[in-house]
Order: sequence, then structure tokens, then C-alpha cells
Amino acid sequence: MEMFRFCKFCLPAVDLLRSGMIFWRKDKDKEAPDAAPIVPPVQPDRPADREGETWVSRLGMGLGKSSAKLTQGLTDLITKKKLDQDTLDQLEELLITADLGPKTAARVVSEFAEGRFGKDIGEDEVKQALAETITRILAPVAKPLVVTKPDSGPFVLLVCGVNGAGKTTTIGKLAHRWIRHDGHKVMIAAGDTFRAAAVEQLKIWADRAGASFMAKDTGADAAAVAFEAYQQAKQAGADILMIDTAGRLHNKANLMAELKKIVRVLKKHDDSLPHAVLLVLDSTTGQNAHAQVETFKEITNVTGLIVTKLDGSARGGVVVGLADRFGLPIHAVGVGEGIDDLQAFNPEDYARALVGLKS
Ligand SMILES: Nc1nc2c(ncn2[C@@H]2O[C@H](COP(=O)(O)OP(=O)(O)O)[C@@H](O)[C@H]2O)c(=O)[nH]1
Ligand SMILES: [Mg+2]
Repeated sequence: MEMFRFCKFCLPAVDLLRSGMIFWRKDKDKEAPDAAPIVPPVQPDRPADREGETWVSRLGMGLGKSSAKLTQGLTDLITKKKLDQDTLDQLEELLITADLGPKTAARVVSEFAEGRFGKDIGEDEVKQALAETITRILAPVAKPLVVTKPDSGPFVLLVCGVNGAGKTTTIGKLAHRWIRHDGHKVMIAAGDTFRAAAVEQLKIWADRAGASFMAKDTGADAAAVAFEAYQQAKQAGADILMIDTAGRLHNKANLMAELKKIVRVLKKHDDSLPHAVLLVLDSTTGQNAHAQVETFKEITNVTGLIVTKLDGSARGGVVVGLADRFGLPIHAVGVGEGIDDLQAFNPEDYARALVGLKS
């Protein structure tokens, strides 16, 4: 089977950053009734006050809340000249409160202490060293999403995550990237069939991005949507098919059954489907993101993560813990509600922003 690569995704993230191509770069009766779709206003051009902003500066501003805690803590902590056990213990606690989680905090502290114990240390040196250690943890998971279209049909991505994580928004951003920047033909399928508002919201994003859209009636079988969407996407010669899903985590049994059925039904078309299963995580949920990864890994073969809302999160440290614990690729990060606010994950920039260092 001949495959072709969407080569833009294979370029190193640094080149893409430089070139501006930053990206690769209810339970039924318990669910709230339909509300108006939550779709932020279109931003055709960036407002003037955002001109010249780089993603690092946006990330820095967002992570400012995370790093403020950490940097103030470091300033208070590094009062002694020599690095002793007491300082290391306090540093570990500080990293835990910065959402790295106990295991990762212990790892960071032990790597940091190596070769430095009993020696003179200054605040800036501590920040530099922490940034380097955190970069080492993040580097292996910073992997672009490589989309390879098989001859037999579109590349299929299943997008999962709990309600409110940012699935629908992320699908819109991905479609925009692939269509406007890379010229691909994209179809989006509304697998979150529970609420009419969810379908409507996805349709607005599809229109905005210029993607074709496939939906059935509210309450339709999500697996049937996926099955038919694949047929339609294939017929239409689409390069990429993205399938949105519901995220009713409080009814795990239903969620599990629904996602498993979508996968099973897709495999009737082709055993290699879906080609990627993206788990979207809201960074503001902090340590709860760990439980979400565990749950979705149990349900389905998660192939990569997209972490959202890093533009305003005080809990950016959670990304380090996730990388350390699960080792799942982090394909991109969400840094805003706009269509362009999806960026490649750069480990060094992230680590430096987190500890409050300018890039
Ligand atoms: N600030 C910010 N808001 C986001 C981001 N991604 C999504 N959102 C917002 O989070 C809310 C839930 O997003 P939605 O895509 O509907 O989540 P879904 O339930 O998983 O489909 C919406 O108000 C989005 O605008 C992000 O990266 N940054
Ligand atoms: Mg949604």
C-alpha cells in the first residue's frame, strides 16, 4: 500500500516555529439540557495587541500563573548558599504544589541534586538547572502528529476526552491548519450525538475551517456516524477524517461501550482504523488529567495527547508529570480559543516558561 507523507508535519518543530508554521508541528438523563453552542468569535486577523506575540510569549503569559508560584517559592527557598538536604526537601514540596506530582517531583530533585549537593547555588542557576531537567523529561514526548494518507481512504483520527476538555475546538483548529496551511481535504464527523448543541458547535467550526461535515440526528448511534462518515469521506476523496466523540465520564460504562463500538465498527471498513486516537486534556484540571489518561487508555488505544488551555492555566506543571508517567506523545498544545491557537509542543520553551525564565 503506497503511503504519502504530509511532509510539513515532518519538518523539525524549530523550522516551523521560525517559519511561522508553528504547528508541526451522561448519562443521558443526567446531562444538562442543550445550551447555546459555546463557540468563540471568529478572529480573521489577530487583533493589533496580539501582533508580534510569539507562542512562547503567549505560553509564558499563560504559564505565568504556574511559574509565579514556583519562582516565588524558589526565591524564598534559595536563601542559603550551599545545597543541603533541607533545601532539596523543600524544593520537592514546591514542585509537588506546582502540579508535577510526587514521583516526577522526586525525579526532578534527584537529577537536579546530582553533582550539586553541598555546593554553592544561586537562584538563576537553580532555574536553569530545573529547566534543563524538565526539558529532558519533556523531550521524548514532543512528537508531531504525522498524518499519512493510505491509498484506500482518508487518514482517520478519533478525538476523545471528557466534556469541556476542548475536543471540538481542537478539531476546528486542526482542520483549519490542515486545510488553510496544507491544502488538505478534511471531513469532520459529529460523533458526540447526545446534544444538538454539540453537533451545532462542531458544524460552526467545520464551516469556519472549510471542512466538510457529517452528522446524524441527535441521539443517533455514534458508531453509525463514524461508519457512514468513513464511507462518505472515502467517496469524496478526503485526505483526513476527524471524528468527534462524547465525553460523559461520569458514566464510564456507557462511554467505554460507545468508544469501543466506534472503533469496532470502523474496523469493519479496514482493520487499521482509526489511524490515531487523540486524547484532549484540559490542563486546568491539574492532577485529574492523570486519571483521565488512565481511564481513556483502559478504553481505547490512545496514540497521543493534545493539552489545552495552557494560555491561562496555573497548572502547567501537570504536563511534566504526564510526560514522565505515561510517555505518550504530546502532539500540540492549545493556547487560546481562536482558530490559530494550537501550537507545536516545544519542550525547552515550555520548561523555561514554567520556571519563569525568558527564552
Ligand atoms: N483559553 C482556552 N480555552 C479553550 C482552549 N481550548 C478550548 N477552550 C474552550 O473550552 C471550552 C470547551 O471546549 P470544547 O471544544 O467545547 O470542549 P469539548 O466538550 O471537549 O468538545 C470552550 O469554551 C472553548 O472555547 C484553549 O486552548 N484555551
Ligand atoms: Mg464537544
